[in-house]
Amino acid sequence: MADPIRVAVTGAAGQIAYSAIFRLASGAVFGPDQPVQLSLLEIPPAMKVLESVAMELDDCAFPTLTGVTMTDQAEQAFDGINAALMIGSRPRGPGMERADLIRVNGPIFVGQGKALNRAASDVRVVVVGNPCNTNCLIAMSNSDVPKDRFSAMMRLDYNRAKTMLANKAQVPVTDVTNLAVWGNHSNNQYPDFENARIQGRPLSEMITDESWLKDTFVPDVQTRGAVVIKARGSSSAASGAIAALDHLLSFRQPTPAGDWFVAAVLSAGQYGVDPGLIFGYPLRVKGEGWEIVEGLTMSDWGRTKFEKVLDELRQEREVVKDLL
Ligand code: NAX
Repeated sequence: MADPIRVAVTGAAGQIAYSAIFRLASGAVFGPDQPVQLSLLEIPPAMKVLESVAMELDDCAFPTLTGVTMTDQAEQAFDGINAALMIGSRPRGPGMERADLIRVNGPIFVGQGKALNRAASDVRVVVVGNPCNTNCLIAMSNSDVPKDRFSAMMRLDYNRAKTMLANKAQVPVTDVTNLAVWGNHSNNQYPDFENARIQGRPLSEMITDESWLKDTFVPDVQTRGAVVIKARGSSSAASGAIAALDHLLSFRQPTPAGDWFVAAVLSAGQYGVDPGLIFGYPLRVKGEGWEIVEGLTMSDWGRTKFEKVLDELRQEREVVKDLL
């Protein structure tokens, strides 16, 4: 058996974690021959619920699960870990603006960013807790972990967009490729149908209804989270967990030839984004690291969407500048 991979999950008593943890433990993510140790972080009031998660893990008798630790101390949770799923944060309450949420959750990522210095040298950090791009920026700015190890999750947006396009074209989701989602995990994200391909051909050959693409597809992807909340009474959980695990795996596996995956990473100025922002880009794995796919083009309409979400991220950075 290989050495165990040590995965920290924050917000481990929450609903996304409840869907993610059992998949991690079962071997569904890293395979049946890869032992996994889980390090579960919560805040003190949630520790009792977290104990019940550990009990259920015991009750599954997973052959791949070789250890579980539970703690409310980030330094302990991140000690020696190879991957961190940073899900823990407070949800947006009634009447709370996005800026309020940023100010409430931002400080969590200052302390946890510092605690990540205890991680193993190969650690990869995935920030899921919202506002995830800016929380990722805060954690990265407060940590000595190399900046290319940090990313924020746009994968749920990507998965949602992929299914909507596949349904419209009446093809399997696997036929939709080269789909970028630019910018921020927010209502201003830009799911880019212009560069997407279906069955290897430009999407515009398969979906000719441009008004559907601009006036239905884009806003439906942007607001899908709110639609799920309305139907379910709480925010997306299983799909969020699956997206987080897809995201984690995409950084560990070769990217399929000719395609890319989507995550928010540190910009070095690609596509005119301010260097230093955590921006959603199309990526490919390259060696042990990754690279941003460059050279994609956008119409003026697409560029307007792109500039809007870029501006939103600039404003978010301004709100938390004292935490960076
Ligand atoms: P829950 O409220 O069910 O769980 C959050 C958990 O985090 C709670 O158990 C809470 O005790 C814990 N927590 C709070 N502060 C903490 C801290 N300082 N350290 C450790 N744990 C802490 O929310 P859930 O539905 O699991 O969602 C978690 C986060 O994911 C939210 O911020 C949510 O907005 C975000 N999402 C992000 C998505 C994305 O695409 N990036 C999509 C799904 C989801 O909406």
